[in-house]
Parts: sequence; structure tokens; C-alpha cells
Amino acid sequence: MKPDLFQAPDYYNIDELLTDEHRMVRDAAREWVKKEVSPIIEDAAQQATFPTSIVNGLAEIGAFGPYIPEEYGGAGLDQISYGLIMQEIERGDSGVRSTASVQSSLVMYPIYKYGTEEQRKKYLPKLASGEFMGSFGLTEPDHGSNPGGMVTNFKDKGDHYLLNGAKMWISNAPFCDVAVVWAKNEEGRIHGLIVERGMEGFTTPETHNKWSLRASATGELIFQDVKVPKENLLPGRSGLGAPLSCLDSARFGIAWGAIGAAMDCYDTALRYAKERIQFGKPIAGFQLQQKKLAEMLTEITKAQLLNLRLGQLRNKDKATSAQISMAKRNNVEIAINIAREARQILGGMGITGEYSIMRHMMNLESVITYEGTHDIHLLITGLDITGIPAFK
Ligand code: TGC
Ligand code: FAD
Repeated sequence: MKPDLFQAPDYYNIDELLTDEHRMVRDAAREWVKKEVSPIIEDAAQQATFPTSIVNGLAEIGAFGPYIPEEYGGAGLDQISYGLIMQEIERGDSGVRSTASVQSSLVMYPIYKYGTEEQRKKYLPKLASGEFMGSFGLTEPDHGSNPGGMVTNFKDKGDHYLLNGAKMWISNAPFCDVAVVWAKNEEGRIHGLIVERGMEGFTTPETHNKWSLRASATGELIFQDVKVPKENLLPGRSGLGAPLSCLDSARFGIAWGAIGAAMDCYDTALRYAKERIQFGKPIAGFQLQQKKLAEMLTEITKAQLLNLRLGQLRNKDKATSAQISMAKRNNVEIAINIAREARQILGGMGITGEYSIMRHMMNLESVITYEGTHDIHLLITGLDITGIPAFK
């Protein structure tokens, strides 16, 4: 793969709107990605393995629990810093960002928000340091967009719960130490349970042959009469709103992350277009290529501003779920379109692993589907503006 010469586009001087802390956190993540992720990520993707060697580094840049308070091992940062870290990591690879998103927003967040003090102390510091890796089990083979229909269930057996069912398409599943699993009790009410590797009847087979997110490990969570101690239930909230509130945090991170991937594609295409000579001049001098580049930068700039405003609202706890859906949907869509256009600017070279663009493009095919599909986020906006749910 080519050396990482990334220069971040910032057409509207958005840097000026960030605090010193934001810039410091962002720059540290950017440097770490250049040094530790870029040199190894293409091989990891080609070999379809999650590069475990970067786990410690992810912990050091604060990617595991950026906004979780320091007393639990988190970085104690604000939402904009969280977004900037996700942006920089996904600039490297969406699969690496996935690992960080799941660990932070889908495992640490529910334990922090809905767990007991004992659960927080037991799990959060180890998750923040990367000693424990986590996964989040909501999706099932027959219940993806409609998680409320889940059939995974647990029964009260006096001194423990008995958990049965299966989750599918679970990031980090093959190597997770703990899984936050959403299951129905005997009354059909959804609760979160912390399931630990080693519990009898709990297995995590890997999903192979993915063309997308190849540097992220995806698998199943299978529960066959798993005895879960009663103290592993998250008591703070039940119902579908509990997992969906975790998704709000992860979707926010994706809105920022996708722009990282888009920035990388744009920057790569711009550099290539200025260097590649055809018909006696750089292809950057042809109007058709300039149109592509100008439109990419316009969309990136709009999305950067959307993210910043959403981050300000999140910092005040004022962002609605529908606002987060709009940003996730918009930013992933523009990122995938930018990846496709950037790939064309590189001509044949664009399909090789010499450049990051094709990997980003394939990764974004997962990003546009997980954490709520493109269609589902549109329907969430539709519901918000009309008051009429069109899901069913
Ligand atoms: P609905 O009746 O609308 O809502 C049920 C209850 O949930 C509440 N609620 C929310 N609460 C917090 N945050 C949100 N975003 C919420 N959205 C809804 C709602 O108020 C209600 O509460 P209550 O108290 O009245 O019961 O539910 P529905 O069954 O009609 O479904 C709505 C829909 C379709 C929007 C929802 O099911 C949905 O978002 N589906 C998409 C599923 C999804 O996003 N799955 C993601 C799985 S995790 C994943 O993909 C990780 S990838 C990680 C990575 O690698 O980065
Ligand atoms: P379906 O729900 O079957 O949807 C298929 C199509 O139908 C989509 O185009 C969808 O938009 C459309 N559709 C569905 N319902 C409607 C409707 N009401 N109106 C209009 N159109 C509709 N899940 C987890 O729980 N944890 C994870 O860590 C996780 N990681 C993932 C990693 C990867 C790589 C992938 C690909 C997925 C992951 N997921 C995870 C699952 C992901 O959240 C689901 O794939 C997603 O929610 C969609 O569910 P589905 O694949 O079953 O598609």
C-alpha cells in the first residue's frame, strides 16, 4: 500500500470552532492511525483478520469509552471529541471504527447507563483498557430491522437465568470476552444481560466470506441453556428503548466516522488527479474530474458542519434520535458516493489495494446497512416530521 500522505480537508475552517482539547484529541488519533493502522490495514483486510495488535493503541487514544467518566477508566471527553476520534479511526478503516463503536457505545455505554455500580466497577475499566473486548447482541437471523420481534429469551430459574436463542451479524463476536445481549423475559419484556465467554452453552462462530468490513470480525452469539447469574442483568432500563438508546450513541459515532472515510477518499483522489497525466496534462485539469472533486468537497464540508452541530446538541443532551438518524443516513450515503466517484478518478488503479478507496467503498456497504438501514433511517425521519409510523 502507498505511504499515508493524508491531509484533512477543512474548507470552512471548522478547526477554528474546535477547542484546544478537541484538536489535541483529534491530532493524536490522526497520528496514531497514520503510524499504526495505515501500514497494516490493507493486509488485514486482504487476509480477513481483525488486527489484534492495535487494541492497546485504540485504548491509548481513548477510543474505548471516550465519554465514559475517568473513574471507570474512560477518557471523560465530550461528544465532539468522541466524534473526532471515530472520524479519524474510520479514515483508516470502517472495521476498526466498528470495533471501537461496539466497545464504547454498545457495551460500555449500556453497562455505564443501565448497570449497577458493581457491574460498572467490574467491567468498565477492563473494557476501557482493552483487556476485555465486548460485543452487542441485538440482531437475530429473523429479526434485523425489527428487533422488537426477537425470540432470544431467558427464564427465571431461582438462583440464575436460563438463556436460549441466537444473535447474528455480531461485530467482535468471535473474540469477545463479554457480550451485552438483549433478550425477552417470560412476560416478553426486553432486558439486557451480560454474558461472559466461558459460560457453558455460549458459543461465537465466525461469519466468513465477507466482501466488506474484512478487517473486522463478525460472528454469531449462540445460547443453549446458558446459566446467567442474576447479578448480570442490567437493571436500569427494560424495553426496546434500552438497546435503541445505545444505538443513538453508536449512530452518532458513525455519522462522524463515515466522513473520515469520505475525507480519505477525497484526499487520495485529489492527490492522484494532480499527479496523473493523460492527454498531456494532469487529469485534475479536466472539467469532468474537477466537477467530481468539487462536489465531493462540498458534501464533505456540509457533513462536517452537520456533525459539529449534532455534537453541540449531544453535549447539551438535546439531540433527538431522529436528528441522529438524519446525520447517520446522510453522511454514510455521501461517503459511499464519494468512494465510488473517487474510485473512478483513479481509473484502474482504484480497484487495487495500493490505495484505500476500494476498501472504504466495500466497508461502507456494511455501514449503510448496520445500525439501522438507509431505508429505516429515512422512515425515522418520515415518522418524526409526519407523526405517522410507516414501518408496519
Ligand atoms: P417503537 O415502537 O418505535 O419503539 C419502541 C420503544 O423504543 C423507543 N425508541 C427509542 N428509545 C431510545 N432511542 C431511540 N432511538 C428510540 N427509538 C424508539 C420508543 O419510544 C418506544 O418506547 P416505549 O417506552 O414507548 O416502549 O419500535 P418499533 O418496533 O416500531 O421499531 C422502530 C425502529 C424500526 C425505528 C427500530 O426498531 C429500529 O431502529 N430498527 C433498526 C434496528 C437497528 O438499528 N439495529 C442495529 C443493531 S446493532 C448494529 O447494527 C451494530 S453494528 C456496530 C458496528 O459494527 O459499528
Ligand atoms: P432486513 O431487516 O431483513 O432488511 C432487508 C431490507 O429490507 C433492507 O433494505 C431494509 O431497509 C428493508 N426493510 C426492512 N424493513 C423495512 C420497512 N419496514 N420498510 C421498508 N423497508 C424495510 N447487529 C447487532 O446486533 N450487533 C452487531 O454488532 C452488528 N454488527 C453488524 C456487522 C455487519 C458487518 C453487518 C452487515 C451487520 C451487523 N449487525 C449487527 C446487523 C445489522 O444491524 C442488520 O444487518 C441491520 O439492522 C439490518 O437487518 P437485516 O440485515 O436483517 O436486514
